[in-house]
Amino acid sequence: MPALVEPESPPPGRPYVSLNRSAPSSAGASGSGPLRARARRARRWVPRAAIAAGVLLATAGCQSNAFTRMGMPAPVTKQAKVVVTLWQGSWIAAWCVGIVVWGAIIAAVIFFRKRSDRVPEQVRYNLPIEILYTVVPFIMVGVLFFFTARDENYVDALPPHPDVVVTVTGFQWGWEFQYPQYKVPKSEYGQVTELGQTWNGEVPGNENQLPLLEIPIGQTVRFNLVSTDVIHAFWVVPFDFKRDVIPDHPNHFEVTPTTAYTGIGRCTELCGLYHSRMLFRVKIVSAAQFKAWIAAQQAQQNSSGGVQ
Ligand SMILES: [Cu+2]
Repeated sequence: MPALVEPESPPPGRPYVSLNRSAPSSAGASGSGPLRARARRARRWVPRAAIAAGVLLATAGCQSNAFTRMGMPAPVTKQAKVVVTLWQGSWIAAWCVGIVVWGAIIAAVIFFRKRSDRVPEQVRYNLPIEILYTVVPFIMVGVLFFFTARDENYVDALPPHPDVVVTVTGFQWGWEFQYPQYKVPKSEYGQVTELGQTWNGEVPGNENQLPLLEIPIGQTVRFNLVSTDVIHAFWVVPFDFKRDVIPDHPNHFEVTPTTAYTGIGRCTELCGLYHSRMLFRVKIVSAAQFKAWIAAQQAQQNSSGGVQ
């Protein structure tokens, strides 16, 4: 059990030495009045500043812009909103810790800087402080773990009976999107199938010929991911989420789109020479527009035998 208080007399062989020749070391306790006052002021203001900064950050998080999202793309699904909120919460926690640590460092530099050669008050073996800085990180990790696990379970949830199912097939170097709920009896695939071209690497290039993924707002959309060759990864950027597309290991996830969106999706796993050209078009549209589009695809693919 370590001693909690400074021993009255120096331990043998380790005498305390005052380097201040003008003032004896015994005057230290009474001479530290102004120092203590400053320390008290620091103890009062550092937590207040930390709380003010935390409140500022937390309330700024109510508005959604590139700064408050801390670099995350504007979410277009319910799940993406949860991911962004977790990201913002983690940043707020990190800022609060940072403000306390920086505040303590700056307070130490300002209020406890060297003013004389007097050896400062020794406060080692302070058991409460040692317990505090052991327990507090455990609590912080526990809180971060709790919210991460909770949100991960939500994002990974696969509720039964999704409104729309999309089979995503990744291959070197392109994508195929199939809608097994929407039949095309006269085509070789038997279902609505979207194929396209690999991006030709030019700007502007053949963006209009990339495979098209279209999904409706406000409906649950299940993605079943399969690969025919190597590991790819499926990434619609404002889903704020990626999932690997692995041969012989079907992967799944589900989203509920909330916002109309048109953009380019990507492969995000280096899968070979033309990995960077493995792009696809993404359209999030209203449920009525989706229905009309699917009907048009069925009619067109029925008459063409599935050739696009
Ligand atoms: Cu790929």
